[in-house]
Amino acid sequence: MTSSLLFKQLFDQDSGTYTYLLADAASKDAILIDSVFEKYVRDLSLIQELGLNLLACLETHCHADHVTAAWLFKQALGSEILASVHSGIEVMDRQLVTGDLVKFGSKQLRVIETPGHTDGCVSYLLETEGMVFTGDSLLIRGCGRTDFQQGSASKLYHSITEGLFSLPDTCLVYPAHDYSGRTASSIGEEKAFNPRIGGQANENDFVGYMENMRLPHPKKLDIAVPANIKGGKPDDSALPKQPDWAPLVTTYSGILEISPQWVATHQDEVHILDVRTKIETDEESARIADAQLIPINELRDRLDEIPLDKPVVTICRSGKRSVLAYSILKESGRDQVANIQGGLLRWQREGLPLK
Ligand SMILES: N[C@@H](CCC(=O)N[C@@H](CS)C(=O)NCC(=O)O)C(=O)O
Ligand SMILES: [Fe+2]
Repeated sequence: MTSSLLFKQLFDQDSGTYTYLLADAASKDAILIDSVFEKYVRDLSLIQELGLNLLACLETHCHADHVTAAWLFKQALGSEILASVHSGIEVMDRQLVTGDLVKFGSKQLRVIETPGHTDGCVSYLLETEGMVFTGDSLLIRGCGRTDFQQGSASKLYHSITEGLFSLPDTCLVYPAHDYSGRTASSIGEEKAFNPRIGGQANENDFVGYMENMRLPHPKKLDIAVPANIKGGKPDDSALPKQPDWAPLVTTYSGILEISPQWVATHQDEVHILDVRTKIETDEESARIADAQLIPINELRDRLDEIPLDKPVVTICRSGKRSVLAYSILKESGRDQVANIQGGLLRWQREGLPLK
């Protein structure tokens, strides 16, 4: 039986970049296409929450508009960096050419070189699912510019018409960018409606369009290309700084969490805030010694009762209202705050001490 595909289309608003997380649901082996440096923590938390094993970061090309997170993932998870042999990227673990296969679990991507936007552009075809990741070669009702980074409108014309347009019309197109919120297209749609290369366009029509666009250069052009040649390795070779007052985990929902076990063994280093209602804390016997009780509905009005000398860890019955408490405290300007994973239910399940 074939295993299903886990597929996430992630977006970076600042550069209009799509990052794609693909995993084989059975083996949990995953790959990440076109990661973004500033989104490293978000994507790492998703990979960790889903329990995936990241095998590789794939680049569709050496980007000019944003910096990749491939080096960061390699440091954190040991994943490889894969890109075209012609990409100019200097830190690759595998240099790809047309026909190469990138396997993850029972799935595989086939490499199709699609030069034109840059010399080192590739598309990745997931044949069994009918999906192609086209980078900046083919965009939704557009295509990558060809006015810098060895760009060639003529090469791009042949890459698209002979390479991508020979895929089935039903094959879904997932580009590296969209600047209007569109998420996917198909080969058939782009063949018919792409305003630069669809319909009856010939090479002259396409080249004439591309050579007269006069687009402003990407804002990050000067920093992105040199950084991407190094896989996005920062000058100080350091991973982005994370709060380190405890072994915290950043969740994909963007909050910091701490394990109940750690809190139980470091109770004198933190201030525990229990935000259950008075009825719950009166009726239920489960209470952590020294926990301050402020019901969630009173929290905004009683913030000044919470001492400032220690980090605050929030708790409730199941660890949900305490997430809201976490957000309220962060909004009020508190810096060191974390939610206790799983709330009192998990605290009790793990046999941790109660009053
Ligand atoms: N405004 C964007 C630049 C957008 C841009 O130039 N994107 C490139 C991809 S690296 C492109 O090929 N765009 C094609 C187009 O906009 O038609 C930025 O500053 O980052
Ligand atoms: Fe690009």
